[in-house]
Amino acid sequence: MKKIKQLTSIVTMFLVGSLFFIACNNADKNKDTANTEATTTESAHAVATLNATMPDTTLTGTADFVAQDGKVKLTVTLSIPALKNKSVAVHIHDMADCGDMGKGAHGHWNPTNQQHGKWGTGSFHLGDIGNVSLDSTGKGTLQMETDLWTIGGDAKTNVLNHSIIVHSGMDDFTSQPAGNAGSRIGCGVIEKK
Ligand SMILES: [Cu+2]
Ligand SMILES: [Zn+2]
Repeated sequence: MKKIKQLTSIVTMFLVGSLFFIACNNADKNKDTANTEATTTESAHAVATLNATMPDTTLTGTADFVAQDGKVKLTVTLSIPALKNKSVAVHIHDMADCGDMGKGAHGHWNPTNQQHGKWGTGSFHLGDIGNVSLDSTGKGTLQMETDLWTIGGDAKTNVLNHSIIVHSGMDDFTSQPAGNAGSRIGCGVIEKK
């Protein structure tokens, strides 16, 4: 009888132990799932596919926005064979409309009511991305990172539902209201990816 009692208590201990182990294991699994979900919601993506506004100038490119850790990282890639070895201005313009050869995008996105200028120095529009230099084949890239933008945040920071405009010339960072950057040769609406 004593032996059976001992055996029962050993079995009970074993069962309690196993249950504890399973419970811990599940808790770990839940934690992993929660972490994965948190990372997914923290990083948001947006993209503008850039196309030529005029039939006689070949232009392709993308503007890729990734939001993470309170910052937005932008990568612009351009290919404009006709403008090889030159630099072209790229801005965020206010309206999500590339119609009328890019005029539908209106002026620079400027939710903070500043003067046009050079990004990061003195007065500048939140759309004042800057110039992209193109190599001997007409390809160029630009990368920047800022905490002044969001993807889907407050209207004063949200890059969604505006447009990227590529100009035929360089931004002088001084002339008002848009840096005297020439005509609008490329355009794309910034949309959530
Ligand atoms: Cu512009
Ligand atoms: Zn501007």
